[in-house]
Amino acid sequence: MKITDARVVVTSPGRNYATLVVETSDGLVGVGDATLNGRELAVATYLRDHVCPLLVGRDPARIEDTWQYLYKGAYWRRGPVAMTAIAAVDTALWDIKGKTAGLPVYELLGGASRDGVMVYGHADGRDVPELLDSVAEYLQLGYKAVRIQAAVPGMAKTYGVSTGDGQVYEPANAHLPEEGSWESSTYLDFAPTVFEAVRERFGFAVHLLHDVHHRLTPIEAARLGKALEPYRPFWIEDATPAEDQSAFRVIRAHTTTPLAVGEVLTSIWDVQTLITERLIDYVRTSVAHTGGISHLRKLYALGELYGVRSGAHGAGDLSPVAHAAALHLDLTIPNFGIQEYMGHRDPAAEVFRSSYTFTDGYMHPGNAPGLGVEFDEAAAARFPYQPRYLPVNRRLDGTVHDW
Ligand code: EZ4
Ligand code: CO
Repeated sequence: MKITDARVVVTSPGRNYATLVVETSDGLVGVGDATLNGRELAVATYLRDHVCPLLVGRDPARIEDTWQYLYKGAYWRRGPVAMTAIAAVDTALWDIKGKTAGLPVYELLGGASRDGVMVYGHADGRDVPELLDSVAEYLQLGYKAVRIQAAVPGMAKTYGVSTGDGQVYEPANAHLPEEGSWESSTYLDFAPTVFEAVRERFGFAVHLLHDVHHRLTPIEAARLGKALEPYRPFWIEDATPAEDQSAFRVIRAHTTTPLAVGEVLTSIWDVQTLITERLIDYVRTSVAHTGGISHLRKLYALGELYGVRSGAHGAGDLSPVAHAAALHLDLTIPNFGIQEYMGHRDPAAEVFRSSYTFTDGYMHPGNAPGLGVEFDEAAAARFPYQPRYLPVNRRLDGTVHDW
């Protein structure tokens, strides 16, 4: 069997997604998510101009060899654009391998290690009462774990909080990025009161998560971790900017609050110190941005050695193809922790027909051969790409801060 065609489709059913489609001489089709939120066309170009021509004529069964060929063959290492592109190829080839074998991908990865994958949903509120209502809705749906984000008083916009009813929390602008506002001192006083209110109303049976979104210094993050200890968070995420691995030594020295980081990291080498020094509890790297199933599996195996569990990024900007791939891998690894699940807005389901299921807080990838997601190119064509920027964040004095 040979690869006969590889093409990239950029579509916007609710938000932008880039999808790699790989066809074989046996008539099989494999898909991979190539979406890099706000920089979609860079990955599309990387694939179209530099990778797709190398795929045609190759044996799709040689997944690891293709990974090494694309990674080492580029000479230039790592980075979100290259690693998302390689991830898309890797994921599409696992899809094809599953379809060839007539088995769901999780069976090829060693089979299920659990009955279902615990996921967490995103509760948010423009104030604490609204957040409490939002948490109640997730519990009603059966979620066992919920991320809680509330607007910080005095800030015009807060990460993770929708701007109005039915609005997404992550505004994306066509011309110039929207600008948020931030002061760490205000946030640090406010965040523990949010946890206190949620625990008071719902008790301790539900897992509570929180995303700091890269905004604190190491000692501020240590203070937050200590302040939240009485409320026993499942984790605090991205307490400091992820690229500074040694910052986590400072946080770790001060608090027993579990730490998660890594959604912006793209390889096993980017988390080597974090894992081997046991500086984190959960690693947020994803199939979509961290070199695909093959590479993330190695990264998880490293985590297994050091007691670090998975907690993969699964925001709505990762397509249903990436979500399915994540669920297959989550189901198999021994050190699974939790999986983020934000879902996808209409009309994404017209373009991506997925077979994964949600039951009582747990997801399952389904038993269709391959990944179990059908990509409808005719439907995709009805939703053309829309240029969008992620927001930029500023302190109250105007200084650009991490978003
Ligand atoms: O901001 O995926 O935990 N989830 C997150 C996401 C990220 C977006 C960026 O594209 O932090 O909301
Ligand atoms: Co995050």
